[in-house]
Amino acid sequence: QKKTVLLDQAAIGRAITRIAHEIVEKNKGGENLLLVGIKTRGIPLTKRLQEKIRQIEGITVPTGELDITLYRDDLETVTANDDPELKDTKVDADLKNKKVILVDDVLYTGRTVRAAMDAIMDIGRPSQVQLGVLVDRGHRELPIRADYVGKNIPTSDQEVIVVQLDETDEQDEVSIYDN
Ligand code: 3GP
Ligand code: 5GP
Ligand code: MG
Repeated sequence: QKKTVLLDQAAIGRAITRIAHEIVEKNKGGENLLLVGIKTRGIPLTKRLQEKIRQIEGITVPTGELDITLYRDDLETVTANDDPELKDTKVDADLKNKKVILVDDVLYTGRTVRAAMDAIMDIGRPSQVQLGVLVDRGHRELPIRADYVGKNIPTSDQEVIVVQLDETDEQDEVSIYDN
């Protein structure tokens, strides 16, 4: 099993800084935004973006969390028919007139994002939903794309992207393993 580092700590930091700038550029500032992190590693990413946007615009954008997980514990046996499901929602804000930016570590089939959009639409009616991911590894099974991408990493089905963040894994590193 060969490991290749794709993003080191500095590269992850630059990607997040760039995405924060892209968010305020696209949205003409930081008003009426809500950053919603998807389960484990999307959540520290929202906190980092929140801090960068605060540095750029002087506005603290509110954050929320969605826990969307495959009930399977064995990722190897996941098939296209196993859709992820919503387990928990922590979104306090009134979504009316809010632009919701969903944030996840890796975008793959798009099924997690689809479930996240369903969850958001159940809570309220945002004026817009955008998507930011640290890694887009391709292989979409739904017509979903990200508005903000840290790095596009074309992968095969056998390859796995490992995202490690300081907050969850004691180091910042994105690597690829070929199985
Ligand atoms: P995350 O909770 O930070 O997103 O799904 C549990 C963890 O396993 C995820 O962490 C994710 O990083 C990792 N993972 C690696 N490969 C896959 C995959 O193909 N599908 C899913 N759902 N998660 C994967
Ligand atoms: P999707 O629903 O788009 O197929 O997969 C997205 C979700 O599964 C994300 O939350 C992501 O964490 C996880 N995921 C899918 N493939 C990978 C991968 O190769 N590496 C990691 N770290 N997570 C993945
Ligand atoms: Mg994830």
